[in-house]
Amino acid sequence: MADAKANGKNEAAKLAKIPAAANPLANEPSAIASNISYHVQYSPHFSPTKFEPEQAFFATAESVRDRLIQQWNETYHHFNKVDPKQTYYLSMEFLQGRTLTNAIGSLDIQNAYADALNNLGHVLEEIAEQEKDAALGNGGLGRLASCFLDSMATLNLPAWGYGLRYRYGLFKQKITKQGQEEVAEDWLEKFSPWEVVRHDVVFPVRFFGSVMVNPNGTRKWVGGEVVQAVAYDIPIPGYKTKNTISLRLWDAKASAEDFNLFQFNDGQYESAAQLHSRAQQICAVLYPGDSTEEGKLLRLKQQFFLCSASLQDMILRFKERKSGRQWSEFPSKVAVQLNDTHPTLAIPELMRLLMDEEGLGWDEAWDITTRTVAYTNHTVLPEALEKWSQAVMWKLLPRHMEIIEEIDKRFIAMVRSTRSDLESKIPSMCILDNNPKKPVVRMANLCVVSAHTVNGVAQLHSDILKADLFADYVSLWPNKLQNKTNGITPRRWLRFCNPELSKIITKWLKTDQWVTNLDLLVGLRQFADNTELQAEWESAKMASKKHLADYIWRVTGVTIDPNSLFDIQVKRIHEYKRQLLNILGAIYRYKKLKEMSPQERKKTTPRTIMIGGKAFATYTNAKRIVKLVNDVGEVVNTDPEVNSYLKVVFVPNYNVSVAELLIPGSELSQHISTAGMEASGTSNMKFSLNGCLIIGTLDGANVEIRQEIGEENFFLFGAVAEQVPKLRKEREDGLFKPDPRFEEAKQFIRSGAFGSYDYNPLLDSLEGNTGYGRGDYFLVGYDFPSYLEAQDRVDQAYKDQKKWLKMSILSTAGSGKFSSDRTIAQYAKEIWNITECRTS
Ligand code: F58
Repeated sequence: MADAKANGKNEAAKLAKIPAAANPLANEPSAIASNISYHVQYSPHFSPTKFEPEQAFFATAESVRDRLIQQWNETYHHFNKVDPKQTYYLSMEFLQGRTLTNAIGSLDIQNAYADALNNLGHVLEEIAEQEKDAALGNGGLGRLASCFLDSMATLNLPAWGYGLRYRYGLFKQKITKQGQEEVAEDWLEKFSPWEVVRHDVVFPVRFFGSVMVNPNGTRKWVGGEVVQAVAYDIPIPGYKTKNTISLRLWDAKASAEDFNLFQFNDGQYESAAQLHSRAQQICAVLYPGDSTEEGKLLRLKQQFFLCSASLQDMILRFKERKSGRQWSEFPSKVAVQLNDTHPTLAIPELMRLLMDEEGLGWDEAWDITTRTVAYTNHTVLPEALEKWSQAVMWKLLPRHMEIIEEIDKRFIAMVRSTRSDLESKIPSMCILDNNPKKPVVRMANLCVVSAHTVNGVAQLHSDILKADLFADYVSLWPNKLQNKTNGITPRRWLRFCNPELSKIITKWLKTDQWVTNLDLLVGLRQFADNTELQAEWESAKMASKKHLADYIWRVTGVTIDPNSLFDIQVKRIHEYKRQLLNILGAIYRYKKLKEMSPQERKKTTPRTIMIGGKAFATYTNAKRIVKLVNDVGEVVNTDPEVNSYLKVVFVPNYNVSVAELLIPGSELSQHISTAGMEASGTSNMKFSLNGCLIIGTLDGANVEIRQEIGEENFFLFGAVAEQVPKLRKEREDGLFKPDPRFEEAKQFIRSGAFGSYDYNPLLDSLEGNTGYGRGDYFLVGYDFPSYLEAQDRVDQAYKDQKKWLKMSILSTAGSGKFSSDRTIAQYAKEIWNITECRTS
């Protein structure tokens, strides 16, 4: 502590020697240092005497932001002048993570910033670690949106991201004796240096109220409460290009008129500021609990708030860019992409704005809306397909419900008049489910009926959508359904998070062009057997493993051996993702190790199993899995007989920046969902890109990864998607015979080997053949033997390090397809019909 203080003083002394001078476009380290010093002095956020890493981070970020703003404004003006068709990506989640390293890397000023900070007594990597993650998302869907923004900017596409500025993003996960505990994460506690509030971009958003019918028959939504949506923009730089696009996040506020001064002065403080506090609730948290009626209403409010503000903004831009435009031009200027069903209300809201505010008739408004909107589906799980109570919708959005009813009515009439053969399918295809017990609006149906294009996120997933979930619509509109296999940005997920490996790749490919043309990685194949490359590859991996081991020690106090096989599964905790299969496998391994003699143990492959991820606060079984992994770790890691052969670590608070540490240090990663249930997965792509081998099922994008990197480089196991319904049926009929190894693992938990916590409710989900939450719906028992066998193949392969390194190199070499640049180029061409608009 004393040292840190002394260092702080040292740095302040160094800072004092650097002249403070504004120089937003500085390239040279000394000029950059002066610009940082300028921000310390003239954009102060702290007392003037301090220049510790935290102060240095904010000043550095502001200095980088200067440069971004220059490019950002130029891009904005350029788009304004050229007036191209633009894409608006609407998403309730953006999982941005940290920005500093990414921005400096994209601007290609890494070395100059590193030197500038050295002059100021700091180290760039340490300064970057000061930044809090922007965790405005909870999983793959949110991270995908952020990767897409990076690719849109890098490809110079005229595009915007639209989301919400949640005060508290995804919770911070604390692990206690009780298991997971959720703590609010205040990413805005100090402030975010990256956001710019646009005080001139404010739109009113209404809730509740009623529909007024004008004498001429037109309708208008009136009354209720109105809150203001204020734009906060975050710059998204492309990699080594001037283009810098925007992520526009809406915040909610009430106006001064809504503050009742009379009531306040009368001591009625709460009621005086009622609308202010209601406005604050809208963007308070991501996914507020929805078990109560109030919670449901709040979530629906959030969704509508995003849709209404974003559409008003797009319409204003459309009108402002050129006066006297025809509305029929709208779809040739605007493409709206719905990231899952959460922004579905954009459909009736666009209809309402066009009809009630702009005076268009139904047919014209419908034509424009359907030519503008496209929808991406991210799940086939029935419980994840959104259905909103009609009663709640009528209360909050009465005009939108009228519009939805009309869309539904016209859809049914169209089917009846053109496709009488589909009559029997109408009840499942239509939008409103009028079941008197629980009338709901089926959001996915509304999307499919209204969007010009619907896409799945991996080939298998899109095939399932076509054959199953949306099969009847395919017969009606054979060309509406497309596949767009997900991707990840190679900048964040290789170039910046794994600089050692990146350097090696550049050296062997003799170019760094792979960063924007990932297909070039295939050029590594020819060197896969080269011992020199293998040695370099091995040492980069070892350096990352050591780095990771340090981190694990810091956050958990567990020591792990960098010479053991690093085996990682990180993702949201969900029964279909089968972390339970992983931990049961670990338990079985532990039991067998215990039964071995010391000589036998020496012949095994030492492993460190790391599992990380957050469980949704109300998902009890997921929380029990977190607890089980922690309890198993506690026993295994402190057992001197086996703990040099096996460690089990729960990595707390998994998020984007933790992923950036884990992935480079991984050797094996687990993507083991029940076949047919994981729409795509994207961490599988990140691991594979970083030379990590996969043990996995034939699910989601695993199928395509295996095709690309070669079957022999993938540890495959488990039932395939087509088998799953039959296997479930057989189980129901009492025909399933569990493997004795599976019974042994479960029995070991029940015996109390991992403590006295009652695991029966969790284990019971694997027992029985029928009943809610029973009968092993996710086929853990069925897949267990083939999983163990695949793990044996992993252990064997790891013993031959030369072979393993070759497989690792081939994994990276085969990952070119999974760049989000490829995905976004396909969306641009095949769905949005937009082209490059490069700022020169
Ligand atoms: C994920 N969905 C899919 N949803 O599970 C994954 O397979 C896919 O790779 C990814 O989308 C990107 O396409 C996902 O992350 C959510 O987080 C839901 C948000 C709303 C509440 C329920 C979970």
